[in-house]
Amino acid sequence: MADAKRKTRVTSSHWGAFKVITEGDAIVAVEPFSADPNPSAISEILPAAVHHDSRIKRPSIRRGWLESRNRDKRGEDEFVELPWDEALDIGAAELDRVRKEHGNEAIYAGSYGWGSAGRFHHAQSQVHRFLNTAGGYVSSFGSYSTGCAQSIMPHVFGMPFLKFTYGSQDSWETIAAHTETLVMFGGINPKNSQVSMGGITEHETADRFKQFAASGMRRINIGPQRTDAPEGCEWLPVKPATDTALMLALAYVIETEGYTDEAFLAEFTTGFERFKPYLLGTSDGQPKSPEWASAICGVSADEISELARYMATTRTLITVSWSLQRGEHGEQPYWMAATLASMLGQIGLAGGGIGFGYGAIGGIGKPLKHLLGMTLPQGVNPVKTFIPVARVADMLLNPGVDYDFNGKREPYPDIKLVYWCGGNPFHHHQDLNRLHEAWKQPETVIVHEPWWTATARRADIVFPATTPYEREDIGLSKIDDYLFNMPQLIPAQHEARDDYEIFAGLAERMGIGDAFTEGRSAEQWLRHLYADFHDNAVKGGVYIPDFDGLREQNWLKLPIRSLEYEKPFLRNYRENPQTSPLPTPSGKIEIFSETIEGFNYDDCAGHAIWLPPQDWLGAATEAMPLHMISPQPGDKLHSQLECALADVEGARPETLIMHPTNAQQRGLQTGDIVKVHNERGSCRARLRVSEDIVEDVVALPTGVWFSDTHKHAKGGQTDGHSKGLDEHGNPNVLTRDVGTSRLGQGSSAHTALVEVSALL
Ligand SMILES: Nc1nc2c(c(=O)[nH]1)N[C@H]1C(S)=C(S)[C@@H](COP(=O)(O)OP(=O)(O)OC[C@H]3O[C@@H](n4cnc5c(=O)[nH]c(N)nc54)[C@H](O)[C@@H]3O)O[C@H]1N2
Ligand SMILES: Nc1nc2c(c(=O)[nH]1)N[C@H]1C(S)=C(S)[C@@H](COP(=O)(O)OP(=O)(O)OC[C@H]3O[C@@H](n4cnc5c(=O)[nH]c(N)nc54)[C@H](O)[C@@H]3O)O[C@H]1N2
Ligand SMILES: [Mo]
Repeated sequence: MADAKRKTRVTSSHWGAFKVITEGDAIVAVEPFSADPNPSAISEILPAAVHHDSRIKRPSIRRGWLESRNRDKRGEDEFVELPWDEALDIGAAELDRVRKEHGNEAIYAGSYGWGSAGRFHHAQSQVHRFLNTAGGYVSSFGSYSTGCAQSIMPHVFGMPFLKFTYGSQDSWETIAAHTETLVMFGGINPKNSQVSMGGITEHETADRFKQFAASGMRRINIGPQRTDAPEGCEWLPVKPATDTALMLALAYVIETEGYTDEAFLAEFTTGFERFKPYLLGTSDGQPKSPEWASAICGVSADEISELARYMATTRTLITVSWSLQRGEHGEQPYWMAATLASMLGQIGLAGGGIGFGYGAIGGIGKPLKHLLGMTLPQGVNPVKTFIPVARVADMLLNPGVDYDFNGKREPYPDIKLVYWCGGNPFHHHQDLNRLHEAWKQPETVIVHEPWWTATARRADIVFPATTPYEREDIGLSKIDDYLFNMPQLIPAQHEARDDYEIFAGLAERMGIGDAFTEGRSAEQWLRHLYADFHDNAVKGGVYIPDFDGLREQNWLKLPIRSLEYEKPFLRNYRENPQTSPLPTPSGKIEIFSETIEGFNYDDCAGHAIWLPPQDWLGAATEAMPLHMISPQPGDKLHSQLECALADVEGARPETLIMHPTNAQQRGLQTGDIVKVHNERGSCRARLRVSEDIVEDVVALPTGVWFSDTHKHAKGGQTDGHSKGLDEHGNPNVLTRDVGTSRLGQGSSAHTALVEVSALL
């Protein structure tokens, strides 16, 4: 009987494709996708999460908001469940009220977050399309991933950072064939390359490293954790946030020992002569020597000198992980890495020079032919005001106050309504206790979520959204070579609706129904978008089935892979400097930028410099002696599916890694439940003592739900947040909520000094 109802189908997700086994209306198991050489284990928890009791079952309105428009009790209040019609009426009326009384400039819908894979039911595109139809919203620039790089790197190379990093660097094949020395600042971590936004089917990073090892390539992981690169790589332990000092010292050795490629600098770069006095110390009295850097970063002067010589005499690729710019003054290591690579003169040579974000997500390094289409048109936003994405709490706390960003100075908008769909700011933002206070400012918060996350708990109007397993979609990513029909595997759970359907319901009530839907059902949209994509692909010689054919087939591999990107743009520049100058003011790589110098910022000068953050080991105190880094979790994607993971015996609180010396000093052992704390907040964690981390550094991954919300949701209670101990261990109760600089204003997630104590 049960067997008759049992079905196996394939779907795609941010962490890969997998087989889903359903029995009737339930997902009962998942299995790896056969074409994936290293499938991710993240989906194993999926059946438990999709059917978890912390699903939002019905539209819910916060009682205090409903009764008195109270704003203080977000996170502590109870919710009133309403039928869909009533809840949509209330939501539409509130949007109309805010538009009428305050204008669309009072609506913030940056709505940052990864949501789920699938091209049509892409939460952020849906909310942006909806609000554009309704007169616009204050938007956001950049991501938490690379916000700082997205601001600084166009000044240096001219190219938009994401275009560079996703589509125009050396491929894995080229690296394997040509690189002799791979110098990885922040490592290249197969744990992180489990995921890729929109999907990753063949996980190949681990196998690439086997290929690199077999070719005799020297692979050096530079950073606070040995585990940031696959086993077999060398590890050069470095204190967090000190990479710029180390890079400066490498540059110093290269310059003073005569390795600088003067010809390259002259032809392809500008401003070295403005940087050199700083490097040699003639301008500030401090040569950036290996001895100087050693005291800052913890690597011995001899090791620095030897590494510099080795880099100068072999084909060297410097790679920089995204984490280096996710900290205060994150602009500096990125700019300095480009400066160092310029001095080595290998930029634009196959397997040499510089690369960013390899391993950060799994698709980087796979050269693919680009196919057009399958993107939901978002329309045009009539509101031009935006903020750098990670400045959300600043914005809410400081309406009308001026702030700097990349040469501009503008006031923060005065936000009355916050709309979030497909993200979890009460997981991802820094200094969550500060965000909790800032969140009291808007009059209304609307959230779409499948689960009672800490963000949903802090909304006034909560619409329950379906998960990708409850609706049909197309799975496709620009940096993956597979195409999926993602079938609807189970019915919508409880009363959940697709984001599209929710917006269509609101739009209809607001008199913009036709403009939003264009008269199409979700399936008609899928067919419409797919038809465009199909025609473009076929025109380009990539033959794919039509919509019904793909539905039948479930998935296919696209023949769009080559050995190298068509034109890695720095290679193209090196080969054609006259005809393809860089789109920088000088047409060259800018070691010195007149533009940035002209901004007159005290926290970002005209060339790369060593600028210590507020929280780093050089500023450690007796009360706050440890630097906490908060990497991405290996066992999941951010905060997704956390409800079910948290139920696993012994899984929570989250694991904190600490060096044996620090553990001994505190009388702590592996398995102890500890308290991690600083002046901003505190959380519990489960200790793991390990020699794979630098002394005085601790690592606590991101991703647990703030203040144990799922447990309380289960009991039907609120999470009762106060500035107390976060039970499950979210590092963002401890991180510093400050922009990387007045230039980049990116997230400073890796900037936090803490103390760890026994929890009695
Ligand atoms: N301390 C520290 N903090 C960090 C970082 C760090 O390194 N250290 N990294 C930062 C980075 S790089 C990132 S990208 C962020 C990640 O932060 P987020 O992207 O906000 O994290 P997710 O958990 O992926 O949040 C996605 C949410 O969307 C919901 N969702 C899934 N599918 C759908 C759907 O179809 N519809 C709707 N409405 N909702 C859906 C999920 O349940 C989940 O709650 O975290 C940032 N925070
Ligand atoms: N499994 C899994 N993979 C993911 C994600 C996930 O949630 N789960 N999230 C994805 C997302 S959204 C993003 S943006 C990427 C992020 O990709 P990254 O930014 O590269 O990832 P992180 O895990 O933040 O950091 C990687 C390592 O950098 C090291 N590090 C921290 N600070 C410093 C420093 O100052 N100097 C040096 N040299 N090293 C430092 C830490 O030891 C850390 O383990 O990961 C993606 N991959
Ligand atoms: Mo990210």
